[in-house]
Amino acid sequence: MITIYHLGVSQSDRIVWLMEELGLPYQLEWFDRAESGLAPPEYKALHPVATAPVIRDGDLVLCESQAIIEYIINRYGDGRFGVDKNQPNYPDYLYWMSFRDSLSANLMLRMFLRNASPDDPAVQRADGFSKEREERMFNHLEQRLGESEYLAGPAFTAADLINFFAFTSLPLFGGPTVDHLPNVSAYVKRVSQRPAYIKAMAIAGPEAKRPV
Ligand SMILES: N[C@@H](CCC(=O)N[C@@H](CS)C(=O)NCC(=O)O)C(=O)O
Repeated sequence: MITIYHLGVSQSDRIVWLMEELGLPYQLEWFDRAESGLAPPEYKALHPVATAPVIRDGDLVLCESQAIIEYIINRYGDGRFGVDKNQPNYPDYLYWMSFRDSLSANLMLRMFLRNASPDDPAVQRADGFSKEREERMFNHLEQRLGESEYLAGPAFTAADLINFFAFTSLPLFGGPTVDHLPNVSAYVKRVSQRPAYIKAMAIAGPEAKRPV
């Protein structure tokens, strides 16, 4: 059975969500963040980099959301929530899976810049750079979700699952909200109503508590 090493209030909640969507069994081990906000020493001992999520499947310890998602979908999920390479929207799937990297890296930068000195020219430059990129990315999302129900096409896929944290949880850390974007807001509302999402967030979402 797959073990999900969950770090409190982190992107590892998406793997719980994936397992709930697929109806697969898993066990959860919960770790709280250290004072620094980073993973605690026990989590870092799991893997050389150990950013959450980390999973274990037998002798395999795997890190990085995209690798974990593709591994679980293809090895245990019959490819569900992926898009087959022969489908017309396969490139869309690849694109939106990768889009998450740029989106979350940029949002992370913006969150940290918020606490930096606005008088520092290096901060001003980085702020302008990341703000412009954020606008481009959110406008692109707004346009995409105006023409397509889900990111990779008409059906919910792992591309939605991997990007969703940026819309729901990063705002809790001071990241931007999507309230000004009607298509993105409607999409967030729609996806948030999925039973597997509701269940996963109750278990491991930002407001969930470590099981006693
Ligand atoms: N590229 C990684 C990024 C994961 C990541 O940055 N996770 C954060 C939590 S949201 C983390 O582990 N922070 C604690 C640390 O870096 O020690 C992925 O997609 O899985």
